[in-house]
Amino acid sequence: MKSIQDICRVEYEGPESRNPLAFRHYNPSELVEGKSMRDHLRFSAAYWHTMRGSGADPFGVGTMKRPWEGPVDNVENACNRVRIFFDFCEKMQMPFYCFHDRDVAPEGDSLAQTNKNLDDVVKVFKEEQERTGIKLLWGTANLFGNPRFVHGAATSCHADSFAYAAAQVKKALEVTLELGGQGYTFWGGREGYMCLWNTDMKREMDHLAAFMHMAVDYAKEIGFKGQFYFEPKPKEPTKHQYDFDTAACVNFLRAYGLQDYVKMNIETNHATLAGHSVEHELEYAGMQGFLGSIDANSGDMLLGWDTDQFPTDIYMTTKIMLTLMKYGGFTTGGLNFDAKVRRESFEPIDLFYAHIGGMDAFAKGLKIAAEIRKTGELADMVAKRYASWDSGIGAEIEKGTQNFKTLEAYMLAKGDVDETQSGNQELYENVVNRYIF
Ligand code: XLS
Ligand code: NI
Ligand code: NI
Repeated sequence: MKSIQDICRVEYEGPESRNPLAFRHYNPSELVEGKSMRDHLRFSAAYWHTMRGSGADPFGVGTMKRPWEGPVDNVENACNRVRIFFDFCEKMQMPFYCFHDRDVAPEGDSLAQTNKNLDDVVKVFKEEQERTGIKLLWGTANLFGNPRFVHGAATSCHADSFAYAAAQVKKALEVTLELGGQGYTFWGGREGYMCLWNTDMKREMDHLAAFMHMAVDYAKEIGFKGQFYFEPKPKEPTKHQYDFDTAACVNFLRAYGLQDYVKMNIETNHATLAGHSVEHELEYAGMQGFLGSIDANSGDMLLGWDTDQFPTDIYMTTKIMLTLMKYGGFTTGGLNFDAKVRRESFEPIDLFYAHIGGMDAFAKGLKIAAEIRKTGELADMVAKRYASWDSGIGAEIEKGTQNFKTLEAYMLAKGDVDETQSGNQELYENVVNRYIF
């Protein structure tokens, strides 16, 4: 069995390559619309899945073979794991990574000891960042794993859990700043509820907002200029998560005065759990000015939970790239592979296959999206569909110069609406297919 150290750097070999350890589409320096693929896609590896995913499920223990792991989880081992991770990222030509505080360093007997462990490991992250040029896309805190967060963190019924979470995020922000992180993500691990009988929802949501304001204030105090993100997920672990989908999150941010500080981090599998497609979520965030970053993965339509699979569906990556480019592309965000190999794919080499597949699917999606944008064919068809708004009564409504009385007068004079036209959905689908194959 090959370990990460035994595998060579993955290079671009072009679409004809049959080498399973080469890119066929991801050519980092190739320009698309005048910008390199590297800068369009801003790929990131997730430390938690890549290095800490054990393959355990509710019916069985971990299956992953990770030759670099020792029998005990101590700081020395944690530091060694960081070096292996950077070796992997370098070989994958991965420009960014993301982590949770507790993935990277073990907890100690006290908060002080835990913070010290984290500091020790962060030193190695810093060294490795400097050695390789790989950057931190965003940091986050694990506010869900430890039993002290059994009722949630910022939304817990227990004030001490809130206080501990605050201390933890304070430290995570300091560490993210230390590593030059470009963002910080809030994902509500247990910010929701299971049973409304025992829950004061209003109080919990007020607390969540207070918590985020404290984070924003502390970021200002220490000079952390990275972008905050809110990552929606409708369920799992709790039945009703407060960050259900983008619309719910945007409403929350506006209701509590956080709209100037927090954007969305949208994950495909979370979108589908909410009954949306990822492009719906991206479009909604984009049009509201909240599009920040993407957790790139995919779900399984036949399974009802967050399977966090690697994205390989070319339709999906094309749609994601089209929407992203429509809203100007990433600034601080990126495509973070919040994705894990199946528990049956337990060899280190599977981590390579998985990331290669995801990176190539997005690279190809980017190229197709650029072709669609170049001809403008699809955009023209949509523009024609809305042509009645460009002049006459439509333009006047959009300008705000009409009201119910004037519109009634208009219709009384006209008698009825002009004939409407077909939506031609199948034609649109065929046009898209023409770019895909
Ligand atoms: C879990 C989330 C998590 C966040 C970071 O479902 O996707 O991994 O991205 O806490
Ligand atoms: Ni995620
Ligand atoms: Ni997820």
